[in-house]
Amino acid sequence: MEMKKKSVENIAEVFKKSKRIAITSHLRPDGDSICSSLALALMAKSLGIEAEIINKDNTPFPFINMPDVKRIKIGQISPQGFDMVILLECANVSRSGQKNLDAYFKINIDHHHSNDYYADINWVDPHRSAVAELIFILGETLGIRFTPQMADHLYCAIVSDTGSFQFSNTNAKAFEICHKLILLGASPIKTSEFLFNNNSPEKIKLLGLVLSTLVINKKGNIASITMFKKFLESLNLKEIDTEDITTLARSISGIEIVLFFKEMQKDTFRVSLRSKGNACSACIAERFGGGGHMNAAGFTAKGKYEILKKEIPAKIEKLLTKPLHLNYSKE
Ligand SMILES: [Mn+2]
Repeated sequence: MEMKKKSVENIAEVFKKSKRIAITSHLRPDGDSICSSLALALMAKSLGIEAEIINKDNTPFPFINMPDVKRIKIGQISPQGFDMVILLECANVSRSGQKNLDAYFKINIDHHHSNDYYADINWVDPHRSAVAELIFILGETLGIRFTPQMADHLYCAIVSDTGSFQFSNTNAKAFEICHKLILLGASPIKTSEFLFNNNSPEKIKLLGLVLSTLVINKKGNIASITMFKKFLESLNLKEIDTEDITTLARSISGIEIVLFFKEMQKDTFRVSLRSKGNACSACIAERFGGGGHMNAAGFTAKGKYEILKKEIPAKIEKLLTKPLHLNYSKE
């Protein structure tokens, strides 16, 4: 605890001395990293520090529709010009996709177990639900006067990363910080509308098509759903986030694991696994040449769909009866 407190104080000290900082986060950024970056940039600005957010990958839906998303630049941080670079939720530099950071003073802020402690100052606290909690604590340490906009961003990040306070990372500290953020002007209803009631009609139609493929094994613990390319084509959709479709299938009582078959090309499927409790997605995905985390993993399967959709769940049903090693971090 002593160490962690020191990290945030060290960060606050260097932060205050900076004139121009760069903020970046991981490849395929998510709600936590995007909203935390925006809040941190606003916090810097309130102290008269110029802050640029530069990510390698594009901002995903729905965050791309946030009014101040134009603050986020896509590309590489130039090798000179900043007093320091803050990396959010990056286990190492390569996770950021940034190539020019070697000479920079780096600050590493993360809330995941696996982190390489690669920066000049590292602040990693896996007991926090979202990196947004750490950004809020940094703000308190810096004596920031939080605006409703900053509070909204941090609240949105926590709701996003806890799946609306439903995932295993939801804890009392997360609620404590959300309580403070709401007092500072964050709007829970605005965030819920933005995160969860913001779907296009095509997305909901796609959900219907994919859920109509639902098959459950006799035992009732494995659900399979499939997204064929023709579904996307018929709705004129390209890339779309389908995590919530999996969540619906996983909500069926008794289901331990969901297999989401996505047709990539003829006879090639990307199979995403999402599991509950002790069913280890990564252990199973590894048997099929893939990998991932305890409750989220994936692999690629080649062959005729009619055969795959029978063989794969049957193999997994057998695997689930064996005790699989559980040394995977829950993320
Ligand atoms: Mn996060």
